[in-house]
Amino acid sequence: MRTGQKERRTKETQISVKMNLDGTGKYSVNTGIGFFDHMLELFSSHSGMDLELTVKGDLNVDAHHSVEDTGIVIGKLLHELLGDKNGIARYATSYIPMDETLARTVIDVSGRPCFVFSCDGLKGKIGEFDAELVEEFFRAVSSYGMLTIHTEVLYGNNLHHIAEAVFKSFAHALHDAVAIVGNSVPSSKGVLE
Ligand SMILES: [Mn+2]
Repeated sequence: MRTGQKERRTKETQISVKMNLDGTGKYSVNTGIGFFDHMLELFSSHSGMDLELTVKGDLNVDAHHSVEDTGIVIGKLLHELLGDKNGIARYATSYIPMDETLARTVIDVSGRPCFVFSCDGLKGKIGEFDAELVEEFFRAVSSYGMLTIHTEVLYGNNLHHIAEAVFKSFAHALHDAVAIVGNSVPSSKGVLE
């Protein structure tokens, strides 16, 4: 079972996360940031990965540390749970529309962090949430999950829709990329690290 947990405590954030990569999309998420909870719940539901997450962060400063550090902890746990990556699909692509918005995420579970984010629109506020934090979250997931992630928003207007399409396309691509489809490491080198 690809399931496990991780904790991280700094002077800025205290984070506890449990994930099951082969779950059914059950979640319990409390970051103290309503919009971020909404995005992480979508992620769990659409990836089929169970997610239990508690974040206590310095929201008196702003949401930046809480969002970035959550990405770090989820990334680290993903990296651990994927282990030697034996049998995974490795590559996956997902296009997700959300009303007028279309987002695409392409993932390579490469063992190397690389994050390309092409989206001009995510600036300003979504309710109280700073829209630029979407990019910060996925950069951290890529860096600490050792994942190559290319995300592009092809078009869209509404910031809530854009963020939601990005999270959903990531969720579907990650689900497909980590799916067990064989019984060897999917690399001509024989290792993915
Ligand atoms: Mn929504």
